Amino acid sequence: MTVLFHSTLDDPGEWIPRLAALMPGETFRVWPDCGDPEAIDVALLWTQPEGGLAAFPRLRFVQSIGAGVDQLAPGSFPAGVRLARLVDTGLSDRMAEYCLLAVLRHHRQFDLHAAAQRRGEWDYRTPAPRAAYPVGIMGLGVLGEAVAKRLVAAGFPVRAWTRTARAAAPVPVHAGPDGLGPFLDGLAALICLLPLTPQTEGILSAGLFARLPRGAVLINVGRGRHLVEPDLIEALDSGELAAATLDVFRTEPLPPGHPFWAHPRVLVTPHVAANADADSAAAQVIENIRRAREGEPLLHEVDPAQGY
Ligand code: NDP
Ligand code: OXD
Repeated sequence: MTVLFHSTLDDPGEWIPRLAALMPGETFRVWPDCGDPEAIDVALLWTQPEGGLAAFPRLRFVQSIGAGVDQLAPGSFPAGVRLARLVDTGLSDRMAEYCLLAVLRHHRQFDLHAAAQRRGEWDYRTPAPRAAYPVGIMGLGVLGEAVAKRLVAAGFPVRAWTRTARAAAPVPVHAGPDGLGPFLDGLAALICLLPLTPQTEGILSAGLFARLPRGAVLINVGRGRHLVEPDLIEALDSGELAAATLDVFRTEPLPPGHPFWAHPRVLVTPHVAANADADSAAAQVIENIRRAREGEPLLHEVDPAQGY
């Protein structure tokens, strides 16, 4: 059988040699060079290839090249095709590092120093103590936990918001719609690390910003569709929010002329918070291909009903 690779973000030249070294004898194809579509039983994908998955009648397993799966539109999968997402220590490390860097940049007011430099002003300020700078993480999954631990180790008070209640967690957790208010109360920085589902789409909106203290900052590393973009611009322009670090956008690449490009209090990064690392992720991928072919439970299988 054959493994198909397709990604608009990831380089097959990084992935296929590593996978091939661990799976001698396996055939790999890079879309659109699919060979015989009947031979493809496994696909390693960031998004669905043009034409969808129905073009591969013997496909049984899709391994997402990302931790998120919304971009694969799992609800449209042909019956019988299973899906797993990537859980990778390299990815978690990079996400923790990105979020720590973003929080420190806001906390140490680097934006204000950069603006003062452009004006030629010596704008001496001392930051608030870290203990007085609470950080909230929406989503305490694999990545949220890695971020939480890194921020706690750096001395920030951290709390999280999840869908279901937790008996044991590295930081205090508020759960469900009733927990959202107490979670947001008093936060200096809000990090979104939710998966994109019908319940979380558009959650970063005017209504939520109004529940944060004036001058809080937003860090969105989840998905672009979590954010109602005009609401953020209004909140920044009115001073309700002080600044935003955005890694993900409704349209990627962010279109030329989009107001975020030139906004003085927005930092745009091009969906680079945490990318999958072929070196560290190859072992999970290989193991899942084996499990899928043998009909065994997959590692990190996605529940299509829950969407993450
Ligand atoms: P997980 O599936 O491990 O965790 C998801 C977390 O979100 C869980 O804590 C879950 O709650 C919570 N959650 C889901 N739905 C809701 C809801 N309706 N209300 C409250 N909480 C909710 O995901 P990961 O940590 O691995 O990844 C999170 C997301 O990060 C990905 O889906 C992707 O969108 C994004 N990402 C972005 C990257 C980037 O480079 N910018 C890179 C990788 C991922 P519960 O614990 O109760 O299930
Ligand atoms: C992912 C991502 O989901 O890169 O892994 O966003």
